[in-house]
Amino acid sequence: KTISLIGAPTDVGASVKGASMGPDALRVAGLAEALQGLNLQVIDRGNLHGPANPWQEPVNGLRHLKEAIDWNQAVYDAVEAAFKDGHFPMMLGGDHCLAIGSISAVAAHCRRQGKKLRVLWFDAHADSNLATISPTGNIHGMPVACLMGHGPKELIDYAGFTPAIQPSDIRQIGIRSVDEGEKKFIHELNIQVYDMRYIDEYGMRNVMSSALAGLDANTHLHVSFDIDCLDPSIAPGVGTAVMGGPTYREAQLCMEMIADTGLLGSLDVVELNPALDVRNQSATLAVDLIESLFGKSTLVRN
Ligand code: DIR
Ligand code: MN
Ligand code: MN
Ligand code: MN
Repeated sequence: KTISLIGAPTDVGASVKGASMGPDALRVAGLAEALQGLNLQVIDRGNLHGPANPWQEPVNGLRHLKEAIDWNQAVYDAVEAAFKDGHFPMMLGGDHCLAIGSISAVAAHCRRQGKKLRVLWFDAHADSNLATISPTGNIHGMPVACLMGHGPKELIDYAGFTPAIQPSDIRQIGIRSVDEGEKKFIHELNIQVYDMRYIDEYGMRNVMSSALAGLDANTHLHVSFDIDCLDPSIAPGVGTAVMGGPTYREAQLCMEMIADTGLLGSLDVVELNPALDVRNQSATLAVDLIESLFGKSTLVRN
């Protein structure tokens, strides 16, 4: 397997500065070397280019729409190119608005290959806002809605079909911050959300068994990993930290159970903000978890 690392250094979808430095923080933490250590081939494509962050107020409920459109197009094109080379695309954000381009390209790949899609969305937030209900106008709070066809036309049509994904394709894990309008919206769409209360009550093993249920050899599994999913005590390097996330052990179990499926086909690592981190500890943790995601295990397992 060959992994294409695609850096997307922007924070146009956020209002806290610094997620633009995520790709380099992951490189400094040894991401490529860690993957090579697992006998994977790695091609670091370097960083994509896109518009600077103009740091403007939202217009009609959307901050930096034009810049978000351009960055997502660049991500879409790079992820699509990786698939066409037969590689595993790993998109290094950048803020989570970039999952619109990334997952749109994954959806197009699945359509070409006749594959089913399952998206696991690890996040403290539901990322299902609309311009009309968002309290911030930040597009990193909207990618799930956009991928389901609810959003500005340029952001919902990268794949050439809309919606890119169905509510039944996605499972959200670790959620603990949902805005009022968003709460109604995800309920109406009937998105399967394993929020922190659910994890507390059923345990992470049951959550992951349920989130991974129904997969088969013809399923493409995509993980969209917002680093703010993790408890801020272990991952302080994020722009919008929320108390009460999964522990280190719970996060490891998630990664290990995903690796066991053998179906992982693409990954986003987003919202890492090294400016708010302590000695790159959150990037180092992310690399450690990604090793587990790619099958690093303590013992021989079969
Ligand atoms: C909040 C925060 N729900 C918003 N969202 C995110 O601005 O829409 N923070 N995604 O990471
Ligand atoms: Mn997110
Ligand atoms: Mn988040
Ligand atoms: Mn595939």
